[in-house]
Amino acid sequence: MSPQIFSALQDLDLRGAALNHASLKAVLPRPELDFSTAAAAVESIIGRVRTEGFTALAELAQKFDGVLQSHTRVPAEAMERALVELDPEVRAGLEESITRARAFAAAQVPGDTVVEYGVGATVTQRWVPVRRVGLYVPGGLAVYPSSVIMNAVPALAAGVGSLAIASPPQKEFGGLPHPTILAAALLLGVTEVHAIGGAQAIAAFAYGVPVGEGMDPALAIEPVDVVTGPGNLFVATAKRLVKGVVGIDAEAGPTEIAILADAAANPAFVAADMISQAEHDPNAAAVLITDSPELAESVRNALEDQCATTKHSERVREALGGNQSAIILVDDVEAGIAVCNVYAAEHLEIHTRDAAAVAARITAAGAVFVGPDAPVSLGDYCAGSNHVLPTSGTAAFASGLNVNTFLKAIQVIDYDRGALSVVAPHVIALANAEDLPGHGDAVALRFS
Ligand code: HSO
Ligand code: ZN
Repeated sequence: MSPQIFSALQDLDLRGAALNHASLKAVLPRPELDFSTAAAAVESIIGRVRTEGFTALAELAQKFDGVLQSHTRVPAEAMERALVELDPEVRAGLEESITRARAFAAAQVPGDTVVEYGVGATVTQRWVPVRRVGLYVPGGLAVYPSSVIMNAVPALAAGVGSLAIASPPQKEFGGLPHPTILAAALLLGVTEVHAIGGAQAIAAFAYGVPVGEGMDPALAIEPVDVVTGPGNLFVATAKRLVKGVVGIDAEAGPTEIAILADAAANPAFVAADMISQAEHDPNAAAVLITDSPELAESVRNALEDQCATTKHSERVREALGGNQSAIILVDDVEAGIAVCNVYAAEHLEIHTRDAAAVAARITAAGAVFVGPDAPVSLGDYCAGSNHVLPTSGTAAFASGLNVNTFLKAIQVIDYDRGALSVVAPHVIALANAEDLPGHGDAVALRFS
C-alpha cells in the first residue's frame, strides 16, 4: 500500500516560468488582508475610548470578553502571585529566552555618529529612546508569554523608561490576562499591565485614558509614543488608524513560514516546521519551495503522518489546505532564491546544500533560519532573535522588532562663527536661488 499523502496542500509549478518580480508576485499565494471590514467598528471603538475613557473600556470588556471590570490595571499582588505560582520549567524557559534576547538587543544599541567638517563644525546623530511604549500581547487561540519578552526586551535595551502591557481579560482567570503573561512581565520588571483586549487597548495606548473629576485616578492610562505587538484584524486595523498619532511596529498578520529545500533536505524536518507555524492559526501560511519533486512527495507523506498525531490538527489542516499555502516547484535553487526574495516571508528556512551561502543571498525576509537545525520554533522562543516580524510580504520594506523600533535619531548641528563663514557664501547663493533671501540674510547678518 502506498503511503497516504497530504493532498489538500496545493501545487504551484513554476518550472520554466518567468522569474521577474512582477510576474512572480502575481502568482505567489498570498491573501489580501481586508482592513475595510473592520474599519467602521474599530473607528467607533477608538472614538468611544477617547471620549468615554474607562467607562467605554469596561463596557467593551463586558461585551467582548464577558468580564465585569472595576479597573484595567492588574494589581501588584496578582502579578506577584502569578510569578510565585509559575511552573519552574516554564520559568527556566522564559529566563533563558530573556537572557538570549537581552544579549542580542544590547548589542544592537547604536552609538552616536559624528562627522567633523573642519575646525568648529560638527554634525552628530544622537539616538534617544522614546519616552513610553505600549506593548500589546494577544489572547485568543494561544497564550503568548514569549511575546511579552520579544516586545519588552528591545524596548528596555533601547532605554525606554516607561512600559505598559495590555492583554485581553480572561474570564477563567478572574478577568485578568493569563497568569503566565503576568509572570513574564514581572520577570522583565514590567509592572504596568492592563487587562484590555483588541482595538480598545490600542486606542487606550494611543490617546491615553483620562479620568474625569471625582473618578479614581488609578483608572488613568498615560498615552504612549509607540505601540507594538501582534494581534487580530481588529488590532491591526486599530494600529493603522492610530499610526501618526503614535509610532507602530510592522503590521503582523497571520504567521507564515516559507522553506527553501533541495533534494538533500530531511522531509520530516520540513513537514514538522510547516506544521509548527500552521498550528498558530487556520489562516497561517506554509509554503515549501523546492527543485525536487521527490522531496515534495516525501514532505506530503510526512505531513500526512504528522498531521495524524499533532494536537491542533484541525487548525493545521485548514492552514495547509488554504489558498495561502502551497508547494512550489522550481527549476533549481537559483530560481528558488528568486521566489523567496519576491515572497518576502515572515520566516524563511533554508534546507539546501551550502545553506549559509544561500541565506546570504536572501534580500527579503523577516528572519532567515539557516540549515536543518535552526527551526522557526527555536526563533520563536530561545534563539535570541525577535519573533515579532513583518508578515504578508511587508518584509520587502519592514523589519522585525529591534532596538531601533524604540529609538529616535536627533541630528545635532554644532558650528562656530569661523566654520559658518566657510559655507556662508554657499548658503546665501542657495537661499537666493530658492527666492528665500531671509535665509541668506540670517547668515550674512553675523558677518556685517
Ligand atoms: N511564530 C509566531 C511567534 C510565536 N510562536 C509565539 C510561538 N509563540 C510569530 O512569529
Ligand atoms: Zn510560532
